[in-house]
Amino acid sequence: MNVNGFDAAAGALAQAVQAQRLAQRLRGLAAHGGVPTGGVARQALTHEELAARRWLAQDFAARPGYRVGIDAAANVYVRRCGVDAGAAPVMTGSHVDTQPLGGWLDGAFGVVAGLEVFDALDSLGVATRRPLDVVMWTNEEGSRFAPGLMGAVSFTDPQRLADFLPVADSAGVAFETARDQAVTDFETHAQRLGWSWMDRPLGAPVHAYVEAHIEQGPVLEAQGLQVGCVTAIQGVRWYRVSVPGRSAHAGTTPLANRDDAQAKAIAMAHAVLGHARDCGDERMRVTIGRWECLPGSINTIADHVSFTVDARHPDAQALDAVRTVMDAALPDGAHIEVLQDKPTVQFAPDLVALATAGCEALGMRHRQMLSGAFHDAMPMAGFCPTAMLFAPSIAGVSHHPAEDTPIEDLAACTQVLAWCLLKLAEPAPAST
Ligand code: HGY
Ligand code: MN
Ligand code: MN
Repeated sequence: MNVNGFDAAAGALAQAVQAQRLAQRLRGLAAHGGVPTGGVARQALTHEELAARRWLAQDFAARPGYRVGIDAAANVYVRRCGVDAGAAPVMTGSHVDTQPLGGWLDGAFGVVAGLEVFDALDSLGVATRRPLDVVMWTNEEGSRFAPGLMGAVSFTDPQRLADFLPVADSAGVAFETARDQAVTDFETHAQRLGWSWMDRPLGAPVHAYVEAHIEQGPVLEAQGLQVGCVTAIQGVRWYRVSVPGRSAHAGTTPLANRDDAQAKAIAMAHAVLGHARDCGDERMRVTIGRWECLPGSINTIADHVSFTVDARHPDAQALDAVRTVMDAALPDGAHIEVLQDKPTVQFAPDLVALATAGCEALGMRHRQMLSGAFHDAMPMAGFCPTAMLFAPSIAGVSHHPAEDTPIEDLAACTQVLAWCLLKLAEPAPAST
């Protein structure tokens, strides 16, 4: 198709994106795990998430020219078949698992935006040469099972799945058990409803991956922009620090006789947070998000404290400096477990250029930018040409019930996603 022909087709496709249909599907998804006081509780592979996956797939699974599937990491796929069935697919999507109490758009927007592109293509009867897949990645957040990105990492590096299977959640449920339940649930549901099935092995070839996501930060809104073209995702390291002590009576034990795990852990936490505050680098992000103290009695000195550290920065040396501070502040007998260590990832310049061209072709106010959050696109970037598109976040809020974005901005980002996906999947001649 010549350039003018493509521009016309892509422009028509962008116009076929419907903000209200997008909003309606997003609101329907938010009802799965929706909390009456606000926010969404839909952690990885819980009953709420499995129902959400089935609900999203059902609109397309019975349509002619569509297939559904689930892989060994319980990643769910909805495929819009291409004219060239043997061609490597273009993929889009994100995750539908949330933080313990998260927002309605983190991850959800990228999956629903991909499905909205399917609806827009169907409304125009546009065929593509390559298949188009919308994927719902498993356990992006890592809040139920650490580390995050288990689904996308297993897809891009299949042997890593074996490392994830024994990981247990706080109730002692192994990821393998939850994965098995998720696969059985989706397969059984698909068979009962007669959905058209496809097998999707881990590591299968992908032509390109483009993910739409909310920014989860303040930049785009502050600059009055509609779309972010992501150039890189900053490095992230997760640690669990375990500090031992000796339990004793709070009233009778003199300070000099105490081995107080809480006091020792607090001193270390102060050293780590103090480094982030005093290092003079506003890009340094250190978060202590989880803190467990045993026996947890008001009048017994703690004999065990464990806490997590989430450190983020574009430069590995800055993250090394955080680890140096942790090592120096580590109390005797305490130890540090590495839960996740992902270096900064750069996206393919030609894919970033494609995303930028899509914004320019559609007249979107846009900029190139770094991602402060990690995403499923992080492992994908080392597997195939990958890009991300951001929609603004109101007040930069995310991982919170107040997470929100104006629908018109979500629709604008979805239009650019449609443009990019059509370019990559190649419009097929109408006669085919
Ligand atoms: O933590 C993150 O960066 C992602 O939102 N899960
Ligand atoms: Mn996310
Ligand atoms: Mn998140």
